[in-house]
Amino acid sequence: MTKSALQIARAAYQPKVPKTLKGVVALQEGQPTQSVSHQEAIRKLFPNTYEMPVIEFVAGKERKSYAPLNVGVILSGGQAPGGHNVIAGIYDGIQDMNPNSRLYGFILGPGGLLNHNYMELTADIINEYRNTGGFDIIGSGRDKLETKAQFDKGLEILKKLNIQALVIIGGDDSNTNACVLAEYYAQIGAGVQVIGCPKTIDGDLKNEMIETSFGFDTACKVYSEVIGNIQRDCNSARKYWHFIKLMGRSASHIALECALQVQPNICIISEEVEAKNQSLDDVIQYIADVVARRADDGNHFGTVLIPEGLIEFIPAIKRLIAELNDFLAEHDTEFKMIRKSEQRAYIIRKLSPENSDLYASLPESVARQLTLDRDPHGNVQVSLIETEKLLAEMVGKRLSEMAAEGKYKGKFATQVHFFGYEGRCAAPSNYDADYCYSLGYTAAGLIGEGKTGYMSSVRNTTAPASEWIAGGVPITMMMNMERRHGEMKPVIQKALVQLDGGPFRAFAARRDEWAIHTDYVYPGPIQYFGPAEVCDQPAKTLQIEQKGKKF
Ligand code: FBP
Repeated sequence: MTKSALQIARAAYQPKVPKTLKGVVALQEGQPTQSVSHQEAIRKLFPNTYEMPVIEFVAGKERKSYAPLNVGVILSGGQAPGGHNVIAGIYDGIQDMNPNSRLYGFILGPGGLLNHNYMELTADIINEYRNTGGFDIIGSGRDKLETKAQFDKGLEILKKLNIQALVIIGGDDSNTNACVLAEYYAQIGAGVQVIGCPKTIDGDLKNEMIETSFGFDTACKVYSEVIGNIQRDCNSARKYWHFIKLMGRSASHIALECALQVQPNICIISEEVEAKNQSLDDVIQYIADVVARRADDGNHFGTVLIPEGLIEFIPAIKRLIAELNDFLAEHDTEFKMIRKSEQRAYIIRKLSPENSDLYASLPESVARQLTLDRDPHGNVQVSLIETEKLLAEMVGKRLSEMAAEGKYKGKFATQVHFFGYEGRCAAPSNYDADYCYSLGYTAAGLIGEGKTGYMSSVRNTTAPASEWIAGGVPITMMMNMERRHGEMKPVIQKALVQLDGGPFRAFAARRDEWAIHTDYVYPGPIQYFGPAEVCDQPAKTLQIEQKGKKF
């Protein structure tokens, strides 16, 4: 396989780790924990994994000896930079405990466990993937692990390979399922521990104990680099408005982080749109007003950042999607038999009057995208909805109306972009390379200590890596009960952008200035080698959130 010069140089990079993971390690347990809410309901559902303490690894005195450990690993859901380093960390961790330990990877996500599709990950394979982006070492998938039959099927192969512990690297849904699996295996005395690792570029798996999900840092840096390049281009040609949609299925963390990094003219935050009960029209008017205001100063160019999940946060569209979800679930076969050219009219006839009117007002392409197949978790696949085009088109129309009323004078030409897949498999930044390796190594430590139902956690990550705090957080601690498919279910609470939180407030304080002036920042490409202030800076969101925290 031909390798780039960077790949070769990067293979030799030694991730920085907390000093407590380097030497002899001991375990320090905190107080029993409670779930974030619905304590009684969660306690009942997780009798074996509730109330466990938070764990911290500290410097120990005596080196323990460990029997060989056989461990399985699964990559679940969307790719995120650093996954390979989590696996390398697990491998090195179990090897350091006992060189006869073995690591097995299940192929293409949770489906690999169910189909008994696996490979052993040996040193030569692991070494090929250190510090690289992607999940291609074993592949990833979005199969859900949630039924007893699936758990039992998985147990067959775990037993056959004599695997004592399974590490599930995933987002909030996958870690929720990891916790249910941990509880089930504990309940039946299966002898298999389950440990989770926080992954998702979306950045929405975080809380008091989990500072960030891995991949967010790198993905945002990649997007910010290209947005910065676009900003320089648009400030040079001065003739286009760029509408840029950014990944993030639900929460707007990515858009917010990129806004803090590049200072665009406009960034829409879905959580704010929802909180202010704004309509699509309100969002369009806001953008059109900024365009008109800049045109008054002779500036017929600018940038608009749009979070991928926006459409689902506009309250009226949210109601439309909810009715569409129910309708399509019930009439799926009938709907699929209708000719494509007639599907729109069919839906318009079937929906309630309010939703039908809204649906009819949407451009043809967006209306179609709202009826496409849902993902395995029942979500609309927002990455397929061209919100950037929708907004660019609708703002154009509004500006024509404003021009007719004498409220706008200018030229409005647009370019649209969607940045998502470009950032998910980038070579991990130093932050993600270090964080992921530490998460993996910590997961191995939790396994060595016989723990189950924990998420590997590494905290204090805005300090130098040597001062990071490694340990484990009971997954039940992050749970609450939510209605899913008509039933109350225990799930990890998704972290949305907090409108009273530091990162949003920092953005809100500056956005009016950025709208009118051209205050662009050009972050440039991720740097892997060089001074720490260029190479090791964590995401701005994280820096703001962690400022002043005591550990
Ligand atoms: P995860 O939460 O599984 O990490 O995936 C996040 C994400 O990258 C979203 O930002 C995006 O909407 C989605 O995956 C796209 O999914 P797919 O890769 O299946 O197209």
